[in-house]
Amino acid sequence: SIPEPQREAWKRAQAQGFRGKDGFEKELVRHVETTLARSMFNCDEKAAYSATSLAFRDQLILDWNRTQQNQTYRDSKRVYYLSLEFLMGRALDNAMLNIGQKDTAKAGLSELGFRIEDIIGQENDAALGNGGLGRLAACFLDSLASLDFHAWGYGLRYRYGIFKQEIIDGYQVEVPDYWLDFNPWEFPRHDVTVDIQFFGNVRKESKEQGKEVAIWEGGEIVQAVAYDVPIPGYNTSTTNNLRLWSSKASGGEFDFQKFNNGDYESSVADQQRAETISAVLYPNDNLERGKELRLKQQYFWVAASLHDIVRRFKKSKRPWKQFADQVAIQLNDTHPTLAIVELQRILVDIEGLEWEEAWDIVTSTFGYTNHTVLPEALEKWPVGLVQHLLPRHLQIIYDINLYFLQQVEKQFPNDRDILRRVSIIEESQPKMVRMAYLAIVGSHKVNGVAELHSDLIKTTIFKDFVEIYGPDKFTNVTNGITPRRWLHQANPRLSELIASKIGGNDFLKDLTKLNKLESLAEDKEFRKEWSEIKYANKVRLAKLIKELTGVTVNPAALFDIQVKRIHEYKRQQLNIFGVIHRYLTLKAMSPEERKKQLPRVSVFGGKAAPGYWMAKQIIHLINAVGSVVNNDADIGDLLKVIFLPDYNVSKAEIITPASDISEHISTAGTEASGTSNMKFVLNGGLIIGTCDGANIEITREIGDNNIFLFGNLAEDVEDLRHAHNYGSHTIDPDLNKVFEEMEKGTFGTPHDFSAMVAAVRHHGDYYLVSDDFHSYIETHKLVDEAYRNQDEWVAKCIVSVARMGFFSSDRCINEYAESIWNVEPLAVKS
Ligand code: HBZ
Repeated sequence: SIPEPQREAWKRAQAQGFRGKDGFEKELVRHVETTLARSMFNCDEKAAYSATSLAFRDQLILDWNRTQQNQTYRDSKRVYYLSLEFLMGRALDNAMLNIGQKDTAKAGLSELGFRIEDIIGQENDAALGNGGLGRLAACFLDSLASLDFHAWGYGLRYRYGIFKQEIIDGYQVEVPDYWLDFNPWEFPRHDVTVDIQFFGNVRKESKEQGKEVAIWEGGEIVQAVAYDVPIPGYNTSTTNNLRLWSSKASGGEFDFQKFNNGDYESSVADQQRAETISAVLYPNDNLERGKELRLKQQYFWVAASLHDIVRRFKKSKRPWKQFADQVAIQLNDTHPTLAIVELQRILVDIEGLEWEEAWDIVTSTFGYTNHTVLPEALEKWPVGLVQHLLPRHLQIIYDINLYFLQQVEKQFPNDRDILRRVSIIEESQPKMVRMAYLAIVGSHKVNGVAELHSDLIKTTIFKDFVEIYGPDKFTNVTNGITPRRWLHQANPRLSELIASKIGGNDFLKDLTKLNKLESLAEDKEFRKEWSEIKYANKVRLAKLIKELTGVTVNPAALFDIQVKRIHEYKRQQLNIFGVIHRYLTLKAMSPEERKKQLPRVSVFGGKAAPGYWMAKQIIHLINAVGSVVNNDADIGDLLKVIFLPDYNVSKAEIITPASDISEHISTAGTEASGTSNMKFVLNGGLIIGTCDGANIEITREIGDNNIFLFGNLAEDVEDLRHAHNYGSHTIDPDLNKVFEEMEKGTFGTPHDFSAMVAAVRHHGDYYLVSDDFHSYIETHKLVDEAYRNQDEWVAKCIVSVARMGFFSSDRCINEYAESIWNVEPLAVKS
């Protein structure tokens, strides 16, 4: 309805992106001189980063606007990915590569006096996540955009991301991560706000025909403000949106009434209380500790997102029964489960739909992804807390439960116990709301994240639900990783080498094309180029190690890496006990014998949840062992033990391409999938691992002669644990020697590590460290032997990379699209 002349004027004046190096330089200098009000004489690297980002941001915005207009115009079904975590890492490098202009920027920056790596290195990581779950969400966004799906992410805009880790005297110290001082990648939308209600009461009111409606009133209001982050796809103009909500006191900066009454302090306090909601990411992974603020975060984010989604749907003027044809919502774990209740509330209380009709819409809309079977990680909220914070929601949960249990009772009339077992309300003291059960009941599909994990949830924690709903409601979507960030960006030289050999870059969008590499595994010249790149990547990591720890490591040594959150189930303790065993073995050798040994660098990295005492002890032991081993003249280069502080996404980009072997050694049946295992293999490293999570499928794809598997199987874990507790539990003799050495004080005060030893010796060895120790040590010997034959080793690496196509997050997103969301890609029309 805009008149033609006006349209023409807009078109004539349309913003254009830059073209070529000169165009880029011009934009960069313009931003330095105008946006930043600086000049050639005071443009430091930070300013050059800012200006480069702004130049690329301008490019992104054009595609982003076009994508959003196109998606609105086409009005096709959208996917909404609800995740309390998006572990995005840095954006600039990614934007340059996805747009395909990194070389342009490199040349331009160089002419202006900067090295592109230094500029990229200025950016703070967007560290809005703990670990695998948050990084998975980030990989999914990249794939959704790269594959041209109409999809939005919804999350929280934490003012503080995951804490920064410092190591002081060998101990982890947490430092707040204030990352927002300059963030060119977000767009505040001060006009997109939602009022979110908490507390208050529910009143029932009779309407026509004896119908009762619930009215939720009173309590307090907090305002949600949208911040939008553009998500560029690789080699497509599709640029999707990640909407992050920030909390603010409603009614502006201060409560003016209080302010005018002279109650200045309390008006500021209200404001601060409201802002607290989106202030900080909870730093626990795989542990739930029912804190009120966390529940507030969950509802705040879910309610704002649903309001937004419903508002968008209503604009289309379609009838409600078409809601699920237009909207698919995926729940990343149980953290957003309240969305199920909130949608039911909106439909019944506000839009006036009948319960059944509303519930049909709700269950067709949601899908739920489970990421863990660990009991301590399953989310439960005290009924009293939910009642207090969200009184209407608790009523709705009880009604959902009532109808659900009625159905179960009909289905299993003679089974009294099943009602107790599957009830959404756990009849404990205090009563609890079981969020995973609510998520299952309110979704049409439930998926695990690797085959073993998806089988395990069906036979253990969700067994009864398989009986109730049948097996089709439960499915598997094995995780994946984006090859753009985890190969092309992190390992540019390898990506380039591959492209040059298999006829171009297509593999970055169809990773199965890597299979063309397989025939090159026997090509001597190719293997040489391959090894040179690996060596260069190890030199790059050695430099980082030196910078961060002061320790010099030899890049020719075998690099053995375990980087992930520190957790007993991930068994960094098994790794460090193994390292001690290696040290003792070396010490016991004659100098001549030692000379024949293969040098090794054991690298650890990862954060412990601040309240997880045992995980912090493990970090301390690693550092204590490092200070002894690294300074032992008998040992020299034969063994170095490194704890790299503050492991995060941007460090992972340097670490991953530099591994010879990486460790994925969780107790079988505990790691749902793992995703770094995929990253390491894709970068030409082999892995040592247990038969757990995605290791099993990696083995199936790459072949069991290309992976070092060890340890007990998931199916034997229960019996072994039982035997520890009720039978005899003899500790592996080699492990005992390790313990004795620790108890002698070789690595500092024995008392410091007594709890770790006792966990194995006296407290049932829940994670089967002793049971798996022998096989772990023996398998490491095989690793050493295999590494000595470099020709064969490199061939194994090449063959493995060639067979990794399955683990692209593109494959994974296509599976979700087909089997859960029922959506198809739609490219932006030019
Ligand atoms: O999700 C991880 C799994 O441990 C890992 O096996 C899997 O590959 C990955 C992606 O599916 N889970 C997490 O990372 N979980 C969390 O970070 C977490 C964070 C907050 C919580 C609970 C878990 O409250």
